[in-house]
Amino acid sequence: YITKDSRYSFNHVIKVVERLRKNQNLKVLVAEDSSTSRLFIKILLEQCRFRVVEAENGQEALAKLEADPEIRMLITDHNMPLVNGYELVRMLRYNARFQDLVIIGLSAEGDNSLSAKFIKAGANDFLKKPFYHEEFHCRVIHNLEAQEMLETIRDLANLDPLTKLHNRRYLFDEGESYYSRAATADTGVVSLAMIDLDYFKAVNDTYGHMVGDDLLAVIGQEIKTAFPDVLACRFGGEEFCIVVNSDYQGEDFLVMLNGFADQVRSKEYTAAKIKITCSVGVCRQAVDSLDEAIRIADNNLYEAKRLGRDRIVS
Ligand code: GH3
Ligand code: MG
Ligand code: MG
Ligand code: MG
Ligand code: MG
Repeated sequence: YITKDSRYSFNHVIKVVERLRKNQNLKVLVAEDSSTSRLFIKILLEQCRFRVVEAENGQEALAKLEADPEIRMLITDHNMPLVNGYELVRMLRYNARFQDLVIIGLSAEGDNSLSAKFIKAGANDFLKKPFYHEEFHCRVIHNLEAQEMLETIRDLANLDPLTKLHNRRYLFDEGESYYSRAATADTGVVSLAMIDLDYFKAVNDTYGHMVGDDLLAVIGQEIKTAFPDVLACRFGGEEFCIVVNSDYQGEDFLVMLNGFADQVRSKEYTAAKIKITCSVGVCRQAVDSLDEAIRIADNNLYEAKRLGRDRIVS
């Protein structure tokens, strides 16, 4: 090692990898047509205890990435047959699925404009061959740490810590696109539901806030399970909002909401065996904006409460 900077000492690298590995199995794909180079990079990565997958060209790399969602990082050569490294990066970054993949480009050839091309196409970093082992390790760790931090910050911004559902901010960031999409394409009418737990204040008053929190967390998980692949969020307090496209699983949204309400009504929650119900207001008409859908669903929710709670008004 050329420097004694402890931050990039080998032990530090191992420590960071171990920590990163606690959250996920760190699998790295090495795309490189030269078997000697590939083996060399594989050894460098295995020194840091990464799990290494190999590809001999860009096309094989793409296929492996598509088949294996566990791959967190791609180290790719530029000059390779079929699909070169630069083209590979471009293809990957066009696909939202690969937005969190850490990509490091490598090349022995080309002038400095190649690194600019890689970075512009969306690579996180670029290394010119030959490189010092130490620089390689530093860049790998640096980029993984930065990605990890980005994901942590994104979760803090978009998720509700208690229920792990999306939060209200995320709903307003993402929900509008459901309505503009519906207006431009013929994706059909978008539906929105506001779910509010009935007499929740009484739960807190009777069992305490902690138990109330536990109940909210469980209900949040149940919403996630009952309505997979939709925009579901904790709107506030004991109120949840769900936005779905009309073709959602080909099922009538109201049938699903009724099923969910039945499930909540029939269960006993937490160690205290709490019984609870919910009221739901739905907006199923064609509207121009998320705000309008929320307003209509809210009015219906108010009506559901007024009519005696434990019901769905649409
Ligand atoms: P309604 O049937 O009219 O909806 O009655 P409610 O008691 O559920 O409604 P209200 O809006 O009067 O009270 C909501 C309660 O939800 C009050 C508040 O203490 C509780 N609450 C809101 N957020 C949280 C939270 O994060 N944790 C806990 N434990 N309680 C919360
Ligand atoms: Mg090559
Ligand atoms: Mg309530
Ligand atoms: Mg109320
Ligand atoms: Mg409420």
